[in-house]
Amino acid sequence: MVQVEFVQGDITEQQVDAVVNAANSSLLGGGGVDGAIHRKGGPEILNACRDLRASHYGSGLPTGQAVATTAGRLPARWVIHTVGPVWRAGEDRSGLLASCYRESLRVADELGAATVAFPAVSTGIYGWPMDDGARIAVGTVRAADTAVREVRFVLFDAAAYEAFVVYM
Ligand code: AR6
Repeated sequence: MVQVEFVQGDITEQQVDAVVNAANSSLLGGGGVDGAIHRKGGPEILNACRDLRASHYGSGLPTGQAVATTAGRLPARWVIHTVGPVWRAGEDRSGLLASCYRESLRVADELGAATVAFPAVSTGIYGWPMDDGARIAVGTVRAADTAVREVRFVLFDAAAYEAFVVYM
C-alpha cells in the first residue's frame, strides 16, 4: 500500500520523482502552483506542454485527466499536469477531483515514478473547500491501485496542513 506523508511547504522544492501540477486545460500556465512550477522549472516545461497541445490535446486537457512532461530545472524528474474541477456549489463534482489523483497516479505508474508530490488540487483559484478537498485527496490516494511507493501531500500553509493531517 502507498505510504502517505503530509508536509507544509512549496511543491516546487520537493525532491521526488514527480510533482503534480494543478494546471488548467490550456496547459499553458497560470497562477498558484502552475505559475510557480513554470517559473522555477523554466521554459522547457512550457515547450513540452505546447508540444502536447499540438500532438494530443488540440482542445486542451480535459478536467480530471493527467499528462506528464519534463520537470525542467525542478529537482523532480517529471511534472504530471492535472486539471482539477472548479468548485460549483450545489453540484457534486467530487468524481472529477478524485479522478485527478487517480489519473496522476496512473501516469506516475507509466513513468515508473516511485515518489510523487501532490498539491491540494482545486483548493486555490478553483475554490474547492479545503476540508472536502483533503478528504477526497487522501481517500482516493489510499484506495488507489498503484505501484507508487510514497505520496507526499505538500500543503502551502498551516490551515491546509491541518485540514490534511486529520486523515493521517
Ligand atoms: N506549493 C504548494 N501548494 C501551493 C503552492 C506551492 N508553490 N502555491 C499555491 N499552493 P491553485 P487550483 C496551494 O490555485 O485551485 C492556476 O491559475 C494553494 O494554496 O494553484 O487547482 C491554474 O492555471 C491551494 O491550496 O490550483 C488553473 O487555472 C492549492 O495549492 C488554476 O490556477 C491549489 O491552488 C487551478 O486552480
